[in-house]
Amino acid sequence: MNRFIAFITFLIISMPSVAQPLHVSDAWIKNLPPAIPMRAGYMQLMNHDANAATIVSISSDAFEKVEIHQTMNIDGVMSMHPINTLVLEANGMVSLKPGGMHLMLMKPTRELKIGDEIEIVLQFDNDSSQVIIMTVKK
Ligand SMILES: [Cu+2]
Repeated sequence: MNRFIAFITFLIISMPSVAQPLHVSDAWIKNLPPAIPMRAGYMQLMNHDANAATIVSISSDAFEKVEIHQTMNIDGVMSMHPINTLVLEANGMVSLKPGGMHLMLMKPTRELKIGDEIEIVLQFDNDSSQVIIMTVKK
């Protein structure tokens, strides 16, 4: 019996990582009046894998376009710049937070309200993808 359990444990450990490589927490989108054409989104991303994970694009049915933005302070002037890839090192963590890196979710395809749960697709450089849920909050 112990040998059987050891075998099952071996199977579980040696399985290739499935298409949910990142642990995502506190993923939310700031609610804004419908007339405003973009929303900022925030979350914590953790990569528990022993390999780096590289996000190359992000999309959602609820928005026409999603970008990753970095906020920069150049001589006291704040500006935002799109970044093309987001690399999570092995066992690394990235925080998307107000005043820092964030998702820029552009042109909602429908009216969003507080409490809505929005599906967002993270596309990785190895052709895998991961669906995450972001909640619209005040
Ligand atoms: Cu932005």
